Amino acid sequence: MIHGEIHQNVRQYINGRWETSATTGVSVNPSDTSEVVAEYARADRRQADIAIRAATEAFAHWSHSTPQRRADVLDRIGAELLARKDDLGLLLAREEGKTLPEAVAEVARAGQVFKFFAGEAIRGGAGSGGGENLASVRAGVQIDVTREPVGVVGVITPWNSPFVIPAWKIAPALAHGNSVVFKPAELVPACGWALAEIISRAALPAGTFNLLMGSGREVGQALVDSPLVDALSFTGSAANGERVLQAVGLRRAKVQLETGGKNALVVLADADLDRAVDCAVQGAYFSAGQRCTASSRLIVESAVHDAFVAKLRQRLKALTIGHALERGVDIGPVADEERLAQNLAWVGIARNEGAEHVWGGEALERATTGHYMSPALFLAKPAHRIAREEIFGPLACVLRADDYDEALALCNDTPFGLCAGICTNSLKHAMHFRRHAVVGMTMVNLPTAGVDFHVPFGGRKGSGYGPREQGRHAAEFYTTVKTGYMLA
Ligand code: TXE
Repeated sequence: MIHGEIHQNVRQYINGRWETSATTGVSVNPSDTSEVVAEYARADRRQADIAIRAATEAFAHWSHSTPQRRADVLDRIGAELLARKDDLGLLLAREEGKTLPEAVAEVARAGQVFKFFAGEAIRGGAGSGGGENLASVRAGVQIDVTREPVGVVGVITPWNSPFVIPAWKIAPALAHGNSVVFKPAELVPACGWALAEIISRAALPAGTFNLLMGSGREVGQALVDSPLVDALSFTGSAANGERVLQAVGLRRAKVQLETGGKNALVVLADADLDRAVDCAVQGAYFSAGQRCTASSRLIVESAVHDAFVAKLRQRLKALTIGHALERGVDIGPVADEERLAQNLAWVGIARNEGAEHVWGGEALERATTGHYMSPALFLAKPAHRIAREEIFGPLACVLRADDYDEALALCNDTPFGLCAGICTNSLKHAMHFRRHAVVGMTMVNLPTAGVDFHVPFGGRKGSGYGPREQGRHAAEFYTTVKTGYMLA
């Protein structure tokens, strides 16, 4: 097995300096739990307050930096991420457990996100245009609408995409002239630190970017509670998102949530069945189903239901589950022991509530001790818990629909609204679906997981709150609008 180094200097980055903390933690490799990936410093509330104050002081300077200066910093970070995608991808696969090709692709996408926002700093960020000049209805009065940075931005991210989700928050925050305090998930400290280490060498003024590794309860909460944090972008579970929304909203700071999904892939009778099965396998099971855009509900028109299930079962049977760093592995381990236990508990719930077991759902032994399980597939009813609640693991269910109308109704029958896909050769149904699926993103003849980095990302209902992330739309959250009137 490939064993990498133990990262031992994984420390906080506060006001331009690397700091240790009173307590430390370790992260281990979910493919081989005997392998320590990092020993990291665990920040406390005191360090969080120091970082927030540093970001506040740095904002005064950074918010008046030139667009070119901001663009140069972001371009430099993006270039290094792209240049080092293989070694950072190795670290990501070691610490989170997604396969090496998936991990390398994620780091590359993080680099592309930083490069995209280098352009945004020039094109349309705060203080650099991105506004408009209008004639007033009053004689002699000029109007200009401009965008200004919001201030100190708190960034709190989940463990499942530890490079690209922080990238699509930190890059626009800096591009639009804000300062940042970043708190990654505790499961992936070395990934958060590796990204911060690159940012620390990009010639940002001290305090403009800060890294705090530590618990959500203590360090995350400090960002939520501090009156000096002007905006908070959170990606994580719906439950924690609710808590963040209430606390940050109450103190009238800006808040943006990306929280969960129970995404549907609809397969109509006229679909190319092999392509539909490919979309289902990729969307539901790759990255061990640990993606908010995963298609955990497969809604299949009756006429092709049995043929689809048979083909999908065959594909699942042929998948290789193994060590994330091994060549030819389709699905790595799930991220930690707790997630494995939760996923297996969901298999039990499915059986107990009467869902019909089709394939998988058991823990697997491999040459190294890790959190391995076979991808699970059940035939379910719409009222079953596995068809309603987010599982965030390699478990999907098939729901039968008599026709397109019933399939659309089932697709929308969920408290979430992140994304939805449809496999069909009917232009009429594809166009109707794109307009009537109550989600933030739709896919036609594509997996629901896998999006571009330069267009809006996000959902409705329980899947998101506030402006969309990514692309030009990111300016909505990371800037505030000002209207100026002048009598010439
Ligand atoms: O979430 P958690 P996880 C969702 C996905 C799944 C979850 C997995 O649907 O439910 O994220 O990520 C910090 N105050 N999405 O398990 O536990 C915590 O330390 C402040 C949706 O990590 O909620 C971590 O840094 N912070 C998404 C972060 O919150 C707190 C895409 C998330 O932790 C906190 C990816 C608190 N009280 C995953 N408690 C989408 N829809 O786009 C915890 N944290």
